[in-house]
Amino acid sequence: MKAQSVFKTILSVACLSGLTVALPYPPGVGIVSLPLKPVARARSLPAHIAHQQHVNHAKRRLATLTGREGPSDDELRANLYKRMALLDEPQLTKRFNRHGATRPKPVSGATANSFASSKDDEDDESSSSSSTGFGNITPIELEALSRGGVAAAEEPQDRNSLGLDIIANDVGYFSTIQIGTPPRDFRILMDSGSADLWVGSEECVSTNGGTCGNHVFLGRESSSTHLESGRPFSITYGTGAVSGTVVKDNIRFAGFELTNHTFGVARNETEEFSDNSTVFDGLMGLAQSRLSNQRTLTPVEALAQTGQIREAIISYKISRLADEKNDGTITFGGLDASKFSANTLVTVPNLSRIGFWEAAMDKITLDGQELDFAGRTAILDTGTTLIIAPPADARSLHQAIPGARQFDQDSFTVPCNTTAKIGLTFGGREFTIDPRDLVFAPLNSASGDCLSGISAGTIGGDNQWLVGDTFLKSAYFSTNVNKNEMSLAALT
Ligand SMILES: *[C@@H]1O[C@H](CO)[C@@H](O)[C@H](O)[C@H]1NC(C)=O
Ligand SMILES: *[C@@H]1O[C@H](CO)[C@@H](O)[C@H](O)[C@H]1NC(C)=O
Ligand SMILES: *[C@@H]1O[C@H](CO)[C@@H](O)[C@H](O)[C@H]1NC(C)=O
Ligand SMILES: *[C@@H]1O[C@H](CO)[C@@H](O)[C@H](O)[C@H]1NC(C)=O
Ligand SMILES: CC(=O)N[C@H]1CO[C@H](CO)[C@@H](O)[C@@H]1O
Repeated sequence: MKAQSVFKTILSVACLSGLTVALPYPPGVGIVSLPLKPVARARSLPAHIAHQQHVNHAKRRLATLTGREGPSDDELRANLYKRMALLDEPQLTKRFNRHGATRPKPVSGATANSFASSKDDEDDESSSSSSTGFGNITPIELEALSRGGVAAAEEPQDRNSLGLDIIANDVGYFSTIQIGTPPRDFRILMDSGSADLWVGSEECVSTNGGTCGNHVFLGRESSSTHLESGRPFSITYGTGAVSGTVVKDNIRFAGFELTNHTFGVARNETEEFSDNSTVFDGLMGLAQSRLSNQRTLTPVEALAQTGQIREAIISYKISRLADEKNDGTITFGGLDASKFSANTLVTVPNLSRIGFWEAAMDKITLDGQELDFAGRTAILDTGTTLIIAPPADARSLHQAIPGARQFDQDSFTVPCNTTAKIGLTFGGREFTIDPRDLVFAPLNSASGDCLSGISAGTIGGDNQWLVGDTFLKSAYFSTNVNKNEMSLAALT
């Protein structure tokens, strides 16, 4: 069992695909939910390196979605090396381990997971709420940061929902769905920022020359309903890529079934996906299908088209590892009323011209004071860990945060114990980023500095922000393809 996931992997997954082809926009109809589960990272990748990887893939994503050229591989690698050389605490992760950060408690109803299989988890007695010396960062988060792994979500109450398991310290979220005949379980990263579903083929090979690892694969040998079309597809994400062919097979999730659904099997995967440490078997893109490289409906659109749900709605409760609730959920065909306060729900039109979920940001505040940012938009993306703001915006925002500093061209530090509350207003309602989420990873225990969850990205439009899980953990988020709009509400 692949209990652990790697930051690197997750990062790459979260990344972005080369979108491109504007397709006819399919009418959809319907409702469903699935549990979302968090996963934790496995390798002892130093926090700042992981952070740079998040920044890199987010930049690529931003470039793709704004239709500009992203940074080259060399530039991205240079950023990573620079970050490694700069870091003042290369032994950070080791130190965390020595201090015996706790592992998350197994969650009832959880099946596969991860922390249980960590090799050296001798001492897990310490309390998860005890201080780590890194302000807002809890021992559980440190553990997840240094080792990765999966925190399994509890079973959702709503029958149209799936749990979202958490990867590492909130770096990504996946659900388990069934594919083929007989149906088998696949772990699938849920991504509102791309529009293709794929899993590895039985013939999958890695671009590193090896196999595609210990994942679950799909093909004629394992599924009697498998149909190959021979039509190729390829998708380049921020730090990884897959290519393969378009197939049809049956998929089941959250009580729904799609017979002969069209999606992809990957015959070639880069290491970010093929590696054994990558905890998921494939990815489900849930942006609008006009972004689809496979030129086909997303599962939620297909559910609507087959009349199983009335409208192609998908709703996310993104959970936070530090809360230890593991109540992440993805709901198909509607919203899960138990997850948000109905009187706080606001609905805004989608502003993207290419199929992402992009909303106008009316206002940005710090501790209640409005900052001078007018006319900004946010692409809301569950598959991006951080927030990436245009450089000038990222700079002036951090200048306003007490104790924050520029770390390098793209990154900023904030005090690990910051109480700064950043509010983003959509549809006339303000949603506040939890200060714990403004703190992404520890950097320097002596100075008490942590890496900020908001970074600079130089490749987007001047007013365009890419807003990932750093924000989405603090709001209920729902998208509707048929109405071309999205909703946000305060969490209960
Ligand atoms: C990956 O997992 C597969 C299947 O369990 C195993 O055969 C292989 O040795 C593993 N690869 C590495 C590098 O551990
Ligand atoms: C997989 O990669 C190989 C070598 O790079 C290439 O020749 C082949 O066409 C690729 N297959 C697919 C389905 O993209
Ligand atoms: C699925 O495809 C197979 C093979 O083309 C066909 O026999 C079957 O009727 C299809 N099922 C549905 C529900 O369309
Ligand atoms: C944060 O920590 C610093 C140094 O440890 C301390 O001086 C400061 O008062 C703390 N701030 C808050 C808001 O707790
Ligand atoms: C209001 C608005 O601009 N809506 C856009 C949302 O996205 C679609 C593409 O998926 C555009 O065609 C719409 O114009």
